[in-house]
Amino acid sequence: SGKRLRVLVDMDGVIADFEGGFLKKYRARYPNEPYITLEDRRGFWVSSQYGNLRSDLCEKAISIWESKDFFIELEPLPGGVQAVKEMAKMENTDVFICTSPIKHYIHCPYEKYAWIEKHLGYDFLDQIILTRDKTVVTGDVLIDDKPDILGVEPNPSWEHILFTACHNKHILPSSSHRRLLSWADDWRGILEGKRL
Ligand code: BVP
Repeated sequence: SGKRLRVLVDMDGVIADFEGGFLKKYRARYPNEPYITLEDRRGFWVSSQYGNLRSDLCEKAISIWESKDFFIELEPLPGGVQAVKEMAKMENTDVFICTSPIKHYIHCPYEKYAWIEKHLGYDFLDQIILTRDKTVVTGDVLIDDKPDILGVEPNPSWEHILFTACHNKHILPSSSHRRLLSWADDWRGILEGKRL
């Protein structure tokens, strides 16, 4: 068909290594406090799991991603930047980076823009969607590591493709979503399937 395909790609946990960046800076700032290895991560919210480990660790975890330079210094996840660039060059394809900033807004939104410019280039700044509610954004697919993407729209237009991350890899094939195991997995096949 002649219709363009609109692909929404999440940032943290999909193209930027939020979990790895968090753990590295948490251990550096709180070397004498307990921590959760990536192998032992369960549940999307890092702060909840740290709070369950010991109640005061919730705010210590939050202090890490609320700090200046946390988001800009995140490492790209393997293959993510290349995949997004390749996708954006495909015919009849529009790619948007769809990401939720934290509400402590002094550094995060700025650093997300700076990260995209640094890794994807200045022209990609036109493709950024910052929103706390992804259900109101229209698209054909949303590639995101968060298992439950909820908001005011009960029937979002996109198909959520669950991108595998340390915190969601144990979730059983829950009927609801298809998965992308990594950027080495067949994302091209998923896109081609949506064009039919
Ligand atoms: O900006 C990220 C980090 C933040 O939530 C946003 C998730 O965005 P998407 O990946 O859905 O686009 N975040 C916040 C907390 C706790 C806050 Br209290 C957390 O535990 N994990 C997390 O990713």
